[in-house]
Amino acid sequence: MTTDTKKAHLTYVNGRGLSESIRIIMAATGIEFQETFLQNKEQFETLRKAGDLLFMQVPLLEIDGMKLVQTNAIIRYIARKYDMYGKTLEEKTSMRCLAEVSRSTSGYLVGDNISMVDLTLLECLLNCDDYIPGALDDFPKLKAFQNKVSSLPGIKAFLDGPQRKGKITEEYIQHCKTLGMG
Ligand SMILES: N[C@@H](CCC(=O)N[C@@H](CS)C(=O)NCC(=O)O)C(=O)O
Repeated sequence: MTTDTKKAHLTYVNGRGLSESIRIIMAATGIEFQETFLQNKEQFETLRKAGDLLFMQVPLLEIDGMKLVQTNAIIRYIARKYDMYGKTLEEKTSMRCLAEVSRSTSGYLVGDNISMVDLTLLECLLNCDDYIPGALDDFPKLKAFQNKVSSLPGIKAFLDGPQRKGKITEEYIQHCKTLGMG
């Protein structure tokens, strides 16, 4: 197994969907990644038949010599490897249940450092902003959180760069349907 986490390959559709949180955590941890976008059902079937998709679904992330599926498992793997899964046992536990979220005073959800839950919340907030402009106006703490995390160097570069996917369009939805995605 190679340990070159710094290069990864993501297979998904050319849209945010489930993969955007994976892209964001890769941006935050400095993992460079290339992407294959599924173009048609035949390509999806070929991938399935190759045995790479444990549950016949994408996203698929090839990293460290592994072919990982299941969005949350992928995010957890990267978070554990890059120390974004909580420093102490308590933080690790909070990461799972988020019971301690509101107690953090650092500006991050758990503990004093950025962690994977900050990144998955960021993606939710960015979507809120994109799809319902002004939705966060009455939530200054969420807004401040969004600004803080999205300004971090790796994340800002990703959000401003070519790998950031646009909002879902009707065309994208139709494309997913032709791939047989629900
Ligand atoms: N629990 C999975 C769900 C993956 C999933 O539903 N992927 C969709 C695309 S967004 C898919 O591959 N659908 C095809 C199918 O289920 O046959 C995850 O979190 O990765």
